[in-house]
Amino acid sequence: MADGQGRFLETLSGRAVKTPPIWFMRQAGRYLPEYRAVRAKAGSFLDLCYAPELAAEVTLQPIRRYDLDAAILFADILLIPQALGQDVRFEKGEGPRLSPAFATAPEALPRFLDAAAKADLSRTLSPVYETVRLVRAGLARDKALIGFAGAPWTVATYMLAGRGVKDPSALRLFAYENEDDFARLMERLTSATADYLIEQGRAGVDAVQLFDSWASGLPEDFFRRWCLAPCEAIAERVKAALPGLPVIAFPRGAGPLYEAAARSPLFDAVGIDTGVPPLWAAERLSPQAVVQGNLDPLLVVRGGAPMLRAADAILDAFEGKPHVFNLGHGFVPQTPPEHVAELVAHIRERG
Ligand code: 1CP
Repeated sequence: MADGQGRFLETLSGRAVKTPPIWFMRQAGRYLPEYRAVRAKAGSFLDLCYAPELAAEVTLQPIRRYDLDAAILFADILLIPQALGQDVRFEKGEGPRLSPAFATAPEALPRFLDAAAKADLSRTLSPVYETVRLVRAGLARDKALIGFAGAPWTVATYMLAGRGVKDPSALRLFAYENEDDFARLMERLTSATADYLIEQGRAGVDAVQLFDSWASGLPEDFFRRWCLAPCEAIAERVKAALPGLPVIAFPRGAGPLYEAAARSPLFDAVGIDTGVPPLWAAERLSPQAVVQGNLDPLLVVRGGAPMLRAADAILDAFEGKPHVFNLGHGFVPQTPPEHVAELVAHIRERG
């Protein structure tokens, strides 16, 4: 290890290290048998998120198995809507369900926002801060702990639709047609998310990532106003409260608008999705920002030479530049854990 702070934080500070730091989105989760064992004990998925001992255990599982450079807090982006007073459930075998779904019940939104203005977030979220303390105490000093939250636009898509949607265009129309209420919702999400990440930082996370998983296909003005600006406002508040805490932006699917995110002085790194050509990112984004990404998670299901070739192409593209190795999106449940081990060994052997 380069020094006491570890490769991950050294890279986020803008220095290229010989062997890039490695972590993976959804590195804890259903593809790991040890996760499924804990999950079976926990009851519902949300029960697991709010059980500090168990959540800390699953956060640490991938670090033990692969000796990764960073752990990511086990929690979910939908804890914020729940803390603001929306009903959030995960039905078995289905995705999340939130109610009321404001896109189909717009009349319920103003009243919800009145109540959400007064919501005491820590009443719901304090177990998450306890998880952070437990994980930090159980991690070696040269391993980082990443805190996270959903970006306001992505969280809003779930709050409006009441579930995950593949095509959020109806929600964009909602934003255009209900501009005042939508703006109020986004302001509340921005302030709640900043508070949440600051508390994670005080509890001991070493960096935070904002997941804007539904930032793709948006018009430039919409992207700047409702993806970039709220994330910058959050980063600004986080850095004012906790100077030096690195912030990673992950506007998945932003395409050429990644350049706007990379140019922001408020983000220490940008996470690129599977669709971004690594050479383009190295040339256009690396001069302004540390880049994180972006192996296709499906190649880790495939494993073997095609996976390692694609990893090599990414490593070659970022040679000599500060780069955090990651996927372009999270592991899928059918990922064989042995393939992950093979990938990590390959990257470390190259270094
Ligand atoms: O055990 C289970 O069955 C639940 C599966 C699961 C897991 C493991 C969900 C449900 N959430 C999580 C944990 C989680 N979620 C983490 C921490 C663990 C890690 O990364 O190792 C993180 C960072 C998230 C973030 C998250 N949740 C995002 C952003 C990242 C992304 O994947 O784009 C989103 C969109 C969610 C919502 C969510 N949580 C879970 C589901 C099934 C969904 C909906 C996804 C969708 O709409 O497609």
